[in-house]
Formats: sequence, structure tokens, C-alpha cells
Amino acid sequence: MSNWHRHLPEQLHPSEIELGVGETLPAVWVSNWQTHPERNVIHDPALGWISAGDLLDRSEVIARRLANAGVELGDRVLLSAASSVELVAAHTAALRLGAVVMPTNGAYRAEEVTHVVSDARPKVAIVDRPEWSEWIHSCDSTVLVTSPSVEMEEGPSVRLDQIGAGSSALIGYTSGTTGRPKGAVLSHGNLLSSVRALEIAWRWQPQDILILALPLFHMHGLGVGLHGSLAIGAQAVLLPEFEVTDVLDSIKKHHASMFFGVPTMYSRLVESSRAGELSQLRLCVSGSAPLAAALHRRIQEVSGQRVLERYGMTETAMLVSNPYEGERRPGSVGFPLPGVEVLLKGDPPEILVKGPNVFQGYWERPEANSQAFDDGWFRTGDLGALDPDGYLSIVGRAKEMIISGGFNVYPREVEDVISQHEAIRECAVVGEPDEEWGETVVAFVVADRELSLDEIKNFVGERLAHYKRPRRTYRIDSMPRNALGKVQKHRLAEQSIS
Ligand code: MCA
Ligand code: AMP
Repeated sequence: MSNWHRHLPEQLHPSEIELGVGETLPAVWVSNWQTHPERNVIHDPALGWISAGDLLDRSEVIARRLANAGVELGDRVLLSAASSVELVAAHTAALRLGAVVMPTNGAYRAEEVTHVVSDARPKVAIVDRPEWSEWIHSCDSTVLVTSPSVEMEEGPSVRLDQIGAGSSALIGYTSGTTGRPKGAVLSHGNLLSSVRALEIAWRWQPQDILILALPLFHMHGLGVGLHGSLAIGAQAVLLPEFEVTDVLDSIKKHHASMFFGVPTMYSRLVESSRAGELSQLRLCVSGSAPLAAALHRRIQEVSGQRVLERYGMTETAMLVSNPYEGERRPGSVGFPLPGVEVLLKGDPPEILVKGPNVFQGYWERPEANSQAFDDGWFRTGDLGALDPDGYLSIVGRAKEMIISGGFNVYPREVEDVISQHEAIRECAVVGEPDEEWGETVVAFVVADRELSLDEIKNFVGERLAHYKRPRRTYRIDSMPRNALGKVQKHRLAEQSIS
């Protein structure tokens, strides 16, 4: 199934789609910056607008510093910081140098940080949390740890923008069905083709101004919001945190045209008495988690905005989107984006995808790679259904995963931590439906003694990122198991809580 024509403006035929395959992100960015150096590109929360020429200079300076520190083509650079122009300069500099960026969630705790560091072995880590230095060095003392301003010696000028479209650009950590996240390696061609598809489908123009309150360490904020704005030559207003008032004030102040968010952000925005101000925008996009049909309708009631829901993954960037023109159907994610092909296979039907956006494979995980593909099609682990008009809906997941506020939580990873608690004999972690967060993490435990309120939440919070903490812990007498001894998670809710 492709249906690309559903995304195209009338004058464009599917055979004319140009997804920039063969080009690289930095080559496109630099060309934009050199053509219009005076144009404002990024609004930094502290510094105000930064021009293209300024960003070009900043990225060159940082690239020289990284090169002087020994970063070479293909070396990994870990990046984790709140949104700022410094972070953008460091990110673009690393890519221009041919390094592979590992965007890393700033909420990670020691075990999560040491896992990604020992797995991908970065040469440099650019981070804004002082405690990370010790965590990183505890597993690899050779990593150079620096702040987002990359205060290192500059060195002579270096050749930049030399890499090809097939070169690796990003390693995004994701889907730890085995308990431990694996690195999805995306090439420049993967990332650029996805952005080009969105440019066509969402009619993204250089005059667009995006309010970007998503963190820049996941595909949504980074691969869609930042990469898209820079490639299209449009503007992005960075907000380091999501606050309803800041978002609405920024829309007004900057005469913004677009907002991209996760459903939790929209559920907070509609609660505001100022929600009607969203009507100023040309486009509101939701993704990363299911947008409830009721919330979709509510947003339209209060602001007139028909939110455009789309579907993506770290491994594939953006896959499927509701159309810009035509019906944006609540509860559905729409049609495959230009260049993307979707296949429903199996019973229940799993969504399989192909396209220039599909990643290169998991970092040093040959076994995971062979399981991830079926005859050249990438297995998303999401279950899908098509309605008679060709709209795709995500109806479930074949993979065990909880999405809380747009962040993914793998039950196995949380269970492994809870099992280390001295009073716990057995545990199972599941997602519970929740209006604000979509799903929240809850734990069922068989324990030797009574547990104090928040004991498990705090225990997990010391070891894993805050959003992985169970909001509630239910103490049960025994785990429901099938004849083979496997825990039956769907029966947990029936257990009597002690
Ligand atoms: C914060 N808390 C959370 C979450 N965020 N708990 C569960 N899930 C969360 N996502 C905790 C805080 O630690 C705090 O705990 C309490 O909830 C209230 O925090 P609050 O200040 O209200 O939260 P916030 O800082 O405003 O964050 C909410 C947020 C944030 C803005 C919705 O979660 C967020 O930025 N989500 C976006 C994630 C994202 O970018 N996903 C894209 C992944 P306590 O009270 O105990 O201190 S990319 C992807 O999925 C694919 C590729 C795709 O398709 O896009
Ligand atoms: P990640 O591992 O962060 O890349 O998250 C990717 C997963 O997020 C997908 O496999 C889906 O399960 C989920 N996802 C992304 N967008 C949507 C959406 N619009 N509706 C439902 N689930 C989504």
C-alpha cells in the first residue's frame, strides 16, 4: 500500500517526488545557510534569534574543536542537553564532520547512561548534567566529556561536509524487548528522505515558524522538528521545557505557523482558557503516541484546529500521516508518506514498512537485525488495520511497550530493576490507560513484606529515568501464570490486591 497521491498537491504526480536521496543533511543545511546568511533560523531561549550565518560560523568552530580532540569520520559523539542554539551548533558540527550523533535522554540515570556509552563507545560526550561525567568515566575513562558550549581547543580548519548519503548520521537508542535498549543506526539519506516527505506532505515552507517544545534527543523533536526546519530553511523557536503559557505566548510573539507535540501536550493545551489561540497556527501535528479521538475533537471544538496525526518510529523516522488536504480522521494515522510503503501481514496484522527512510540496522546486533526484517520489510511491532478509504489505524502492539507522555517504557527494563529490591519475590510491569499520559507505568509485585507508599517508585527512580517509575504498585499474593509458567499480564488486574 502506498497511496502517496493522497499527500500530494494537485499539480504533483507521484513519479515526480524528489526525496533528496543522494544528498546529506549538512550539505542541504549549509547550502541554505550560505544562500541566506542574514535569515534568522533558530530562536534560542536565552539569546534570541540566531541567523543562518551565525549558525554556520558556530558549527564550523565546534567542528574544528571536535576534530582537534580527535573526532574522525564515523566516530560517535554523545549529545544530551536542554534545547539551545549551543546544542544545535554542536549537533550540526558533529554531523558536518562525519561523526555519528547519539542523542541521549537527559533524564537517564547512571545505569542507562553507562549502557549506551559502553555499547556505542563515543569519543566525545557533550552533556549538560555534571553528574554524567562521573557516570560516563565509570565505564570508559577515555571519553572526553564537555558541556554544550564545547569549550575545547580549536585547532586548524578541517574539511567539512565530505560524507555521503549512505554514511551513518544518528544512533537512537530504543526498544529494549530484551531489557536493554539497542542503537538504531540511521543514515543521512534515511533522515533527509523523511524530512523531504514531510516537506511535501505538510506543505512545509521556508516562511514557516515552528514552536518546538519537544526535547531534541528523540526523533520527534530532533529528526522532524529541528532537521526539518533546517533543511527547509524555515525557522524554529526552541523551548527547553513544555509549559502551556510559554507555548501560547511564543505562538503570539513570533507569529508562529506550526506546533508539533505529543498527545499529553495537547491534553494540557485544551485545558487552558487560552486554547483558542491555537487557531493562529497553520498546522498542529501530533505523534509519538495515540491521540484519542475524543481529544482530537475537543481540540477542534476549542480552537478550530484539525490536528494532523502522524506515525513514526526511531528506526524509520516518519512513516504515515493524515493528509494536509482532505479529512484528518480522528483515531487514524492516515496514509504512507511519500516514498514509504506499508504492508499488513500476519494474524493479527502487523505493520511492515519499506522505504528510503528505513534505518540501516541495530548497532552491533546481527541477531536483532535478522529478526527485525521480514523479506526486506521492517517489522514495526505495531498492529494495524485499514479502513475502506485506505486510512491506517494502529490497533495494538505486538511488542511489549508502554508509551507514557510520548516516552517509551519497556516493561522488561523496569521489571529487571524492581527484581533487585530486597523485598520483591516477583514482579510484572504493565501500562494502565490514563487520560493525561495515554498510559502510565504500574507494577504488580509479590513481596515478602508490606511496602511503603512510593517505595518501589523511588527505588526505580534512583536507577532509571523518571518517566519509567511505576506511578502505582499493587501488591498481589501470586502471579497469574499459564501452564508453561509464563506470567499472564492480561490477568493481573483480576488479582486481589493485598
Ligand atoms: C514527566 N513525568 C512523566 C513524564 N514526563 N511521567 C511519565 N511519563 C512522562 N512522559 C513526570 C515527572 O517526572 C513528574 O514526576 C511528573 O511526571 C509531572 O511532571 P511534569 O512537570 O508535569 O512533566 P513535564 O516536564 O511537563 O513533561 C511532560 C511532557 C514530557 C512535556 C509531556 O513528558 C515530554 O516532553 N514528552 C515528549 C516526549 C517525546 O519527545 N517523545 C518523542 C519520542 P514527579 O511529580 O514524581 O516529580 S520519538 C517517538 O516516539 C517516535 C519516533 C515518534 O513517532 O515521534
Ligand atoms: P520509538 O520507539 O520512540 O521510536 O516509538 C515508536 C512507537 O511509537 C511506534 O512503534 C508506535 O508504537 C508509537 N507511535 C508513534 N506514533 C504513534 C501514533 N500516532 N499513534 C500510535 N502510536 C504511535
